[in-house]
Amino acid sequence: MKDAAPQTIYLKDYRPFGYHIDDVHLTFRLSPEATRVVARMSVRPNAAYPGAFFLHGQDLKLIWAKIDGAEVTPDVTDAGLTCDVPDAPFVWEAEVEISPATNTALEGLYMSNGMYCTQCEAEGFRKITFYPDRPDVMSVFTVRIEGDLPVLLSNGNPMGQGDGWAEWHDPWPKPAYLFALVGGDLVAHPGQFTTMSGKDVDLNIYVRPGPDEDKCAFGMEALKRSMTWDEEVYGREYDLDIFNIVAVDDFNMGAMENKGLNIFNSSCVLASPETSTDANFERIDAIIAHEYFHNWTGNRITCRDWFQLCLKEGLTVFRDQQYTGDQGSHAVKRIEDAIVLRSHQFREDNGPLAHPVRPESFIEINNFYTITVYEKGAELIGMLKRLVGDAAYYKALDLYFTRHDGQAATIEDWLKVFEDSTGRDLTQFKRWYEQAGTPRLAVTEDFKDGTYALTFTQTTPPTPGQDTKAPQVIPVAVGLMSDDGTEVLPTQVLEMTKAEQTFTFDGLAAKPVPSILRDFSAPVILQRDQTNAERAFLMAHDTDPFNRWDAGNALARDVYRRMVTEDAAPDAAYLDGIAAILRDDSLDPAFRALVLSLPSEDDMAQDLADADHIPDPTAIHHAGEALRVAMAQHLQDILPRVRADMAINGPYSPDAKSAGKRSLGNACLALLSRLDGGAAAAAQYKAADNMTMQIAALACLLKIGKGADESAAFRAQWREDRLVMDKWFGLTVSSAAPQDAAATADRLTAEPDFDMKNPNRFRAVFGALAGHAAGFHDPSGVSYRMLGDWLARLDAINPQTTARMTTAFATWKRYDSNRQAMIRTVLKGLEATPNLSRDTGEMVGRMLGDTPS
Ligand code: 0A1
Ligand code: ZN
Repeated sequence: MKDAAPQTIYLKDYRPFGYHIDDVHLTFRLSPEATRVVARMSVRPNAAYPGAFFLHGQDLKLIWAKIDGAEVTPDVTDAGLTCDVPDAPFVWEAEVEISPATNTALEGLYMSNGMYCTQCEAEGFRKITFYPDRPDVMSVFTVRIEGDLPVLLSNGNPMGQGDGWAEWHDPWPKPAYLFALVGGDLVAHPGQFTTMSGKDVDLNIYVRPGPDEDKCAFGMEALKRSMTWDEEVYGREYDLDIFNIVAVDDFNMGAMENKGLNIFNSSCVLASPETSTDANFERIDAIIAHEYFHNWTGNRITCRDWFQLCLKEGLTVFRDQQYTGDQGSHAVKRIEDAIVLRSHQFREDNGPLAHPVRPESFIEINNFYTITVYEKGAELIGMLKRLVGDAAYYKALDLYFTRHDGQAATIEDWLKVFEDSTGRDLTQFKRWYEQAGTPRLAVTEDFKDGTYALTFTQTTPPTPGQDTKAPQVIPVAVGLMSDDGTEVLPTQVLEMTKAEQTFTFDGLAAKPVPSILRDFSAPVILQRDQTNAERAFLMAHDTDPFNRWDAGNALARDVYRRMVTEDAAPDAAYLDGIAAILRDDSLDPAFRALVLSLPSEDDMAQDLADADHIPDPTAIHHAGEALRVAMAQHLQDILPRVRADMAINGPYSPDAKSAGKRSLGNACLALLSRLDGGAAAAAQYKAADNMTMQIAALACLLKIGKGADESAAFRAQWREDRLVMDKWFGLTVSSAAPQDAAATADRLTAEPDFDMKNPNRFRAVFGALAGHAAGFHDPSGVSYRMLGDWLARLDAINPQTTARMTTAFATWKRYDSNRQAMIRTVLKGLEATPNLSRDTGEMVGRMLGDTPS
């Protein structure tokens, strides 16, 4: 049922619940369209915060309710129920009926390929039973599941099982959003782990019988690596006898950290060399680690309310980033994370959807699982660590775990831990959580009598609901180089706290070349007048790998921008710079591949908009293609040699070193394809024995307008593998010529294996269309209208995924008035869709500027 008038919820209105729930017993009688759920819970009035007995509940059929065994008649609305209750401890019981088979929103209890599964974060538990569905209500859950299915799982430890039933008990008090249940015909891929204190833990990855069984080994190893890493780095040990992971095909997000029973989108856990790319392996490793790390940062210590989401997400992302860095290269990981942050989070911060890392209001919390909360949230942890130093960081974390274990905490609690353990005042640092927008950090330099001065000015543009911003604490890592390429001052962290601030360095023999914001030490935009000669110098000599890459990236942007706006030829300084890097065998191949990659077309559109140009996506696309041809020509003597050097003999391994070699080899192939008509790519396609090499070759061919036969062969080969077919759907759209992108997406939706109810498949097609900048912004507006129409249809089925995908339109104000008018019409049309969900309504409203958040 839809709310007539969606309500805005405010952080300032937080009030604890009026009751404690000491324990909960749930009994499920599974049936596709009439599952019965009986809840029995011990309730105790919260003397400090007396209040009405209100239980959330949505789409539930109440069969009966009792207090202390006597039937009662609560007052039931769309949102839940209220009941008169005793002013003393009592037992609440209720039975409801729900219909998992018709639950296409994939929230609460639903079915995916005949399997029962749940998704309760953020507010899905209210679709299972009447309950105080808020994270500050923590309780001990015991669950009995009855159903004619071989595998019946819930949180915690198994208590017993028999024919058609199973019982589970989770000794750790938890909020309802961490509840999970799975029932199905599943097979376990088992594993075992002994914790640092010698406790044995059974591990399982559950999949449907069949080909998925061969795709669990990597995930299991990743889980064990994560468990070891959290013990070694954070001293955190697992706390149950069993840890289960289940793969499901229909899932709105990547995965979910339910206590002891993680549920994963199958694309984020299943892997094999033949069907998964290196990028898939790296992502799976990171997501398994992320969900596992939540056991301490999220589950043992959870969030008081959903405004505190970054408390668990920012910290857990930071931890998974550290983990991934430890598996391979920290420099490469930092560059990859900065690319994502700058492309997507800065973009969010720059438009109508900008919000603080800790928002102060929302209509639908599902709309706030954003890159700002997750990735900028992680950057804030990284800045804190940089400011206090490593030893103080881990000391503070120890205090956080001891002080708040078993609690639902806030950002204030988190910062207080750091204040108490380091003696620092973090009042100003807290602004990072409260102020939206990306700070611009302008810098000027001065050199006189051996003293070098850097003057920084910080400003943050207005964001919805926040016109003015106060100065933030910005850790600026700086190193100074001499003009022969040696370092005269190793990295120092300057702590900027004012709107304008000057830092001086004495005793220098000559004016140095500064390397500023090393390791991307803060999520800010550095604004500095810099010549391409200086960028080329840093690209060749900077001792900080991040800034070395970044100098090349800044050069690439400048070259690319001038190709768009002035029809300029690519600058030789850039082409010579990448040639030198490519040739330098002492450099990590993964790093060299990153230096070769160009900014995305969307990044260039943002760059141009920032420079007060109205971006023309078609012109950007053509300039990018021309630049790639110029790069290929300039590098033509080196490309075959480097590619040959990157060849790997022997069986596939997804380790970072091998993946880096394939990444560089394939970056060379992409350029070579522009010279050899695709001959090398066609040969690679034929010879490939793993998905990384196969799909890279196919992508190269499609990009140059070839590869029709290979694409058909690929489809025939992988028709039965839905995860590989998602790749094929996506690649087919993203490699279409701009003017054909919409028609290609349209054609694919008519294929029998297109299923709009499956979020992975829907995203494969329409995520690729939205990500195809020149195709999505085709001047006819056809892609806008097509996406708008499909989102209106999807909204009736799955509001959460619909709302998330409306963000394709978030940059609309960048474009010319024709495109703006067309997008506005699409957004207005969506807004007027009958029964539009609260999720999509909020997003569209914010993008149209109706409701400042
Ligand atoms: N907490 C999960 C992400 C997640 C959030 C919401 C979901 O459904 C609305 C599902 C998963 C994580 O951070 O991995
Ligand atoms: Zn998370």
